[in-house]
Amino acid sequence: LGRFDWEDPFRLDDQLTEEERALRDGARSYAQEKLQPRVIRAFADEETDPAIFREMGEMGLLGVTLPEEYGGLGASYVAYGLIAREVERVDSGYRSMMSVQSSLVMYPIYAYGSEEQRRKYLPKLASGEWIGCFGLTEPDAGSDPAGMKTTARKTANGYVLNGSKMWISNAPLADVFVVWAKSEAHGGKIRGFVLDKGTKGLSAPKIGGKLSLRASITGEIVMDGVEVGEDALLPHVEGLKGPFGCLNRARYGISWGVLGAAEFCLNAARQYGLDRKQFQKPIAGTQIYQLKLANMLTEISLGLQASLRVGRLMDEANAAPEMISIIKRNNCGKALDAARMARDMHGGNGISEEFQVIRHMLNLETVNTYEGTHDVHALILGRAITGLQAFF
Ligand code: TGC
Ligand code: FAD
Repeated sequence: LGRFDWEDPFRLDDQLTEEERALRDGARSYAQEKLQPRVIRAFADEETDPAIFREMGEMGLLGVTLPEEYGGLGASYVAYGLIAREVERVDSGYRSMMSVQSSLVMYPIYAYGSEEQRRKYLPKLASGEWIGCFGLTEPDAGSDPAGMKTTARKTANGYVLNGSKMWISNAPLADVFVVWAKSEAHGGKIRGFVLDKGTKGLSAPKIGGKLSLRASITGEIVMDGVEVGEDALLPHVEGLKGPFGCLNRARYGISWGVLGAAEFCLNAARQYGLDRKQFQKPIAGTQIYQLKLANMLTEISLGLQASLRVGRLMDEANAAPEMISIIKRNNCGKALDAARMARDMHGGNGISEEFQVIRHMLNLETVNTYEGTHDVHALILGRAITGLQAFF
């Protein structure tokens, strides 16, 4: 009979390559030694330390799947997922910073950009010297990005962009803005543009008062007659498949990341239950407490295996977007359930910043919503199952 290790129930470790394990361990050390000590204050004070991007860059955690000549590591999508899991074990906001930079800014410049755009932006984004953001969502177009109002009008030398984006991670700190707009010169089709900080008419005010993801800064992007040259256009993609191609990668990474947060919550609830006595015995020795731990462990284990499977298919360029909808939706929902449960299992202490479970719970509310809400992914799957679209 095989052994059982509750910390690695299906022996995920055995299913990884040596390189993947090494990247995971490096990310874990960085996250535990450098991020964990500052997260409670960062969340409380709603402060994002821009130095984190440079630290992540030095650790080689940004754009890991891209080729080395552009500052990446040529690593697998499984390695990318493992890194997301380690970073989000500390905080979903830190993982957000990393995954926006990697999947939503570096990836489109690499996949849809010209050689000049790749050389100009990718090395500095990989090192964390430059911070990037991705503007798709608008005040009146969230789940339905096709309803965006931002426009790009052709001029003699380039384009003029007008419009505004809402809920944009990293925006107030960003040097590089990947934004999506309807281009009149391309029949109203959605096109991607790369804008530089400081361009006249471009601003990114912070959105304050978030009670979730407080360690990751979020802003608007306001484009008021922003004039750019032809070289700002991402030449190699048009239509919604441009932003969705990036979202496939980010959603996949999230499916791993949220399980890191859930694992933190499971470990915290287990330890709390072993330490805390009521009715003369540890609360971890009660049946209901153990049922909750067993449910959390089961969902985390199944979720990790599913993400690993999809990651391997991504590495073979053989993953379908619907597979990613399954793991993004399932793992976010299950991680949120685990965090809510761990909060409850800590009793009154569960609401204290010191025990950290409520911070994960609050963060996961956002992660369950962004990159396609839990219900929007159900509709993507419903369409695949029935052939009937139920969005409108
Ligand atoms: P639909 O008709 O389904 O598709 C339009 C075109 O796009 C193509 N496509 C995809 N391509 C690649 N990957 C995918 N996953 C794709 N999904 C669709 C499709 O083939 C079609 O191409 P073509 O060539 O035929 O035109 O479009 P729809 O308008 O009906 O879409 C509906 C829906 C609900 C699926 C979609 O709009 C959706 O996913 N909505 C959710 C929006 C969303 O996820 N927003 C995320 C914003 S970014 C963000 O949240 C970052 S948070 C980051 C962080 O901090 O970590
Ligand atoms: P809505 O689309 O208005 O949805 C509201 C509710 O209605 C949800 O429950 C939804 O499931 C439901 N709903 C919508 N349509 C349907 C339907 N057809 N049938 C049934 N139910 C439906 N966006 C970016 O572009 N870049 C970023 O970096 C980014 N970062 C973010 C960071 C944070 C902290 C947050 C909160 C959001 C971020 N987003 C970002 C935006 C995010 O992707 C959107 O919030 C998300 O896609 C949902 O859009 P919405 O908020 O407009 O909600």
